Amino acid sequence: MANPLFDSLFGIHAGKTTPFLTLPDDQVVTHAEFLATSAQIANVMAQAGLTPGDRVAVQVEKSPQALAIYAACAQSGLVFLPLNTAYTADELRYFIENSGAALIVCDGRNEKSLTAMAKDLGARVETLDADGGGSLMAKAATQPDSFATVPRAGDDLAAFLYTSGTTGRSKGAMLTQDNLLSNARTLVQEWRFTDQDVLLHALPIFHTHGLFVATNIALTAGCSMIFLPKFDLDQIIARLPAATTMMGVPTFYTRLLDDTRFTQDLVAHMRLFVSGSAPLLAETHIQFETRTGHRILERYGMTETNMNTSNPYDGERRAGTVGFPLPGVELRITNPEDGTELPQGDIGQIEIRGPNVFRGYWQMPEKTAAELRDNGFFITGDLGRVDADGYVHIVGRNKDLIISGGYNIYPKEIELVLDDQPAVLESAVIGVPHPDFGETVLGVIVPEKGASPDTGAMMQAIQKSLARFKHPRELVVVDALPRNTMGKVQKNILRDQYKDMFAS
Ligand code: MCA
Ligand code: AMP
Repeated sequence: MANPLFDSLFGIHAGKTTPFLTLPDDQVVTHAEFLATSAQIANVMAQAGLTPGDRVAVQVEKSPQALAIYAACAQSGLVFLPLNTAYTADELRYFIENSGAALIVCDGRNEKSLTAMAKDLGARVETLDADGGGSLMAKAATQPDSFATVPRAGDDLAAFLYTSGTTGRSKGAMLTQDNLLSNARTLVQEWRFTDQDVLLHALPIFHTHGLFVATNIALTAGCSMIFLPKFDLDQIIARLPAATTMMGVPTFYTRLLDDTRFTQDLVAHMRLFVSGSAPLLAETHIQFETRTGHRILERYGMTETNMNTSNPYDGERRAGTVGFPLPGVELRITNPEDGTELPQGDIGQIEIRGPNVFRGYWQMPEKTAAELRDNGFFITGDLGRVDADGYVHIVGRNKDLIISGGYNIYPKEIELVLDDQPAVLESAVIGVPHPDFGETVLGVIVPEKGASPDTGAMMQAIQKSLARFKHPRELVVVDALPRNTMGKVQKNILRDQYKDMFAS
């Protein structure tokens, strides 16, 4: 095929007048209408002089037009770079500079601040507002609604997704057309998606889960989506009767379970509920089954690999496990010290190899080499084991990571800001259990001798530079951090000490 990603996900729907997206106001966008919009956007980008391989950074609210930018990038051979709407100007600057984005599409509210930055970095700016307004769609409206698909190969880059690291610097994970397509095709088969499905989509479309898992599956299967701007309990309850499947992070399911309107009758017709991005407590899995009769299907993935494992559609969906490696995906458990493979049943580092594994981190050969072995295995940083029946259990993390409501937070990023504040000697940021978000952020501060740091001012400094979801829920001041004999901060002791701080 001339452009495998575009042809397989979007081109196959050309001319179809069947629904693709149903919006909160019940307006329906057909496949043909969606493709016409994306072709118009592709024409705008071509006229702006963008050429295949250029990066397009997109920080906009979820909308059909926002999704059409993804399709337009695929059709034009451009690299799609979606960004969390919560990122601050400081965070954005890094992504835009690091990726060398040629075009930034932002919400009109941020145009002023981004235009100055873009000028500095040699990028163009277009706006797209939540209601579809802004300069991008104004230009698109004057363009033809067809576009000659740019030929691409399966190993050409399709998207960059930035993922933070233990050093605090985000890395651009380079995903190829084949990475995305192979995973979408596998998941459609494994989870039995057909064009008869209606997927309730309330996830953001700037991360793997909402974009490459949910959306790519719907496009591959040719099914429609109820496309909600965000997770809103009332909307979900109202829309479930029209859906056949739903995907979510564990917070979606715990919030549903907390609502008495969420009953067996409401979801008796549903075919499948999928959970991922963070651990689903076995307790939630069991409670969900008791309430609804459905067993949530839990799967495990990463930005760098898309999906790696899944509980079975037909067999036993085992609570507290992430199921089996997907067809074509190899999973091995290794010793974190020397990388040797461990005997079956032992706990070690999870490594993944397969067509889903990314090509490397953009312009970071050392970081790529440190995580992606020459033999193709990617070191996930997750710790796990494979039980006697072959189910994969994730038992912890070998990386310093907090997952709050499905968003990843790397403590180092927050510690760097805290350590910079007046009167702070050092800090440690940890994740502690939280009833709604699974984990939440706690900052532990050690003041300089005799000083009393102003925690309010510290929170303000964090607000300026870091996205809202990364902000510590609380800062506590202590005399010293626990350290081992090597002088390394023992975060496990801190996590244990503060584990009940936000317990329900
Ligand atoms: C919102 N806030 C958060 C989070 N979300 N704080 C911490 N963690 C969060 N996840 C902030 C809001 O800005 C708000 O701040 C306050 O917390 C409460 O907001 P609330 O209205 O309760 O939140 P919400 O808007 O309902 O959002 C919660 C959410 C959302 C629905 C769980 O975060 C969400 O959709 N998460 C999904 C993330 C996701 O798609 N992850 C996939 C990554 P204030 O009160 O000050 O305004 S991909 C991935 O991980 C891999 C590859 C995989 O396996 O999928
Ligand atoms: P990200 O950096 O956004 O790609 O997040 C990937 C990380 O999310 C993985 O390395 C895991 O630590 C975590 N994750 C994803 N799915 C699951 C799951 N089902 N159970 C536990 N952790 C998960």
